[in-house]
Amino acid sequence: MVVMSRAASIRVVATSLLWALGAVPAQAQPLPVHSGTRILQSGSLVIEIGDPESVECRWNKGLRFSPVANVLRAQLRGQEFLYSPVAGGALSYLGGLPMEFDIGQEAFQPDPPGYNEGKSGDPFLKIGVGILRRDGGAYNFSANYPVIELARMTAAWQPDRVHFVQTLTGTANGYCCYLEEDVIVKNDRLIMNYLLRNTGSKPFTTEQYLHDFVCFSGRSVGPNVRLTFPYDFTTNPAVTPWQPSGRIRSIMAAAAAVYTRIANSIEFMDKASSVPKIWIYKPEGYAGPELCAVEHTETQQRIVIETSFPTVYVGIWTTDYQVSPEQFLQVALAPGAEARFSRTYTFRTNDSVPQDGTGDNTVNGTDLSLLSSSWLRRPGDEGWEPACDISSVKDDVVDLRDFAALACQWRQEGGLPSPLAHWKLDETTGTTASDERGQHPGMLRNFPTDNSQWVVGASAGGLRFDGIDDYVEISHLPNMPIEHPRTITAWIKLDSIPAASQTLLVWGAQPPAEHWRLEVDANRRLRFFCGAGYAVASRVVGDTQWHHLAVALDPLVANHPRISDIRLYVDARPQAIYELNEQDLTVTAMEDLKVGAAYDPVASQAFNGIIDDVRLYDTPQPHLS
Ligand SMILES: [Ca+2]
Ligand SMILES: [Ca+2]
Ligand SMILES: [Ca+2]
Repeated sequence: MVVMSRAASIRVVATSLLWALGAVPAQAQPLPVHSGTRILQSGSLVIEIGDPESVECRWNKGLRFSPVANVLRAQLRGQEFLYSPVAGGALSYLGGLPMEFDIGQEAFQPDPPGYNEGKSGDPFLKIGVGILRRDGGAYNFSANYPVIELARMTAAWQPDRVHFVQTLTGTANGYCCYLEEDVIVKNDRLIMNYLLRNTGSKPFTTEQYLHDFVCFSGRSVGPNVRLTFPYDFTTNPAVTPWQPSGRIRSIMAAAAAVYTRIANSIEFMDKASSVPKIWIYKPEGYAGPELCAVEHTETQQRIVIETSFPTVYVGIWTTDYQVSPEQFLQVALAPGAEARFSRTYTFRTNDSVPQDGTGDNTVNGTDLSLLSSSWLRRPGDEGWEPACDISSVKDDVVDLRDFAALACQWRQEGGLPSPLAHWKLDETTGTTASDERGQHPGMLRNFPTDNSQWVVGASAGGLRFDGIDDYVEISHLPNMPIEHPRTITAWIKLDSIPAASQTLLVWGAQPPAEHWRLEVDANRRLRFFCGAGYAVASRVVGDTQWHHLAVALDPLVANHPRISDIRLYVDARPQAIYELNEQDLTVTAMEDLKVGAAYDPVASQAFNGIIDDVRLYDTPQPHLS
């Protein structure tokens, strides 16, 4: 009995076939490029960037977005992460990761330096573009202002990086600047390092953002797209939302039909057409990482966007073809002063292993030998291999930190990870549930002595729990650090429609904040508990049919796992969250797993039904079979 999505089964079969044939999964194909672009590549990541020195680079003529570091496409293991149509003009459509300074759209946003000091016909500084001539109205970012001087650009290209320099000869009534940017690719990361200098005689405050046109494998923005921040954000009711199309009159009415907010996440519920922009603010005094994640739970692609500098706010604008979290950075510079900051994009697909530098989708000796041949190399050195510079330190050298990062994921495979432990429950007799991997047998407690508990399961045999005191005890599991990604999966079939919640398993020690509890709750839904926090999946599983369940921990911030980092799957389908109470995950020791047992029978009763094929993985990708 297998209830598995057709797509999942095809993927498993296709990958198994490749393995059987001794082939490796396909490398990312070269991008079909736009005109006037170049390619940066590292490992399985391919980035396409506009070349400002090409006459075909359409962005040269744009007066809003900068031609500096104009990333058009990002592809990891052949999967696309950005919206980027091939045809069109610089101001008539948008795509990729264009950069703009000083949108000046809201009362709280700066206009371009010099604009408001001047009168019609005077110059102003559009950073990243050049010196333009203002008209008699208020600044409008989409207006085509006459050019006084377009900034001069140079670009120095290497296979894994490009260095842009942008300079001006004149000034706009004393306002002037110098801009540098390095774009670097490393394995699964795209890094943008900026230097902005005030070369004029007047101070200015400027605001930079990237219009991140995120789109996963061409899928529309709708259900299964989730946008997550590492903090519980607020929106500012004093701010009038921008209405880009003029078609939507009420942000509340329009937004409610399209997305819902859960703690620190926005979940898109319906296909988005053109949602008004919303502004997201951090809690007062927030000092944690400056990042956000966009993911598609169906394609299992994820992009994490991090800034080195605190954001002042994040604007979110969505259409049915893209979702753009725009992280705004404000820089105030006195004459002669300069600021350095960076943005990092980390890409992930469901079968990517970041430490796999060779692109064969497994971390093994070939990665180690690539790393050793690149040992202590730096960019520009012979043998420099950016795909080996994998540690989180942006140090541009292959050294012990990278070796340690590789060792941590040794033998890790993308796509079809092996479970750490696998209880098939096919025994038919006895009081031991053997672990297919051999390390962690389970002991049957309080079961009948006549072997009547060994019944037909979802896959061969299964184990019948009486709902009174039966449980399987597994001790001495490897105690992964709490932030380590992990997944547990099982098949279940309840004996009857439950009137109260029933515990599927508890993992960890008995105090409530010291274990995970997975249950079928009183509303017959799959519920994950840890302490006071919980997450509930949408689909009902509390019937008397077989269901495949998976719960995965996939932390957004490595050392700070939270309830919102829990992913729930039912019958091989990622689940929209039905209910969530955000908390930090504080469990420190997870060496004991009890299947079917209730630690607190008042809160959740013992399991009454059949459980089969329990698996434990140390990756966040569930094996959905
Ligand atoms: Ca490899
Ligand atoms: Ca390094
Ligand atoms: Ca079985």
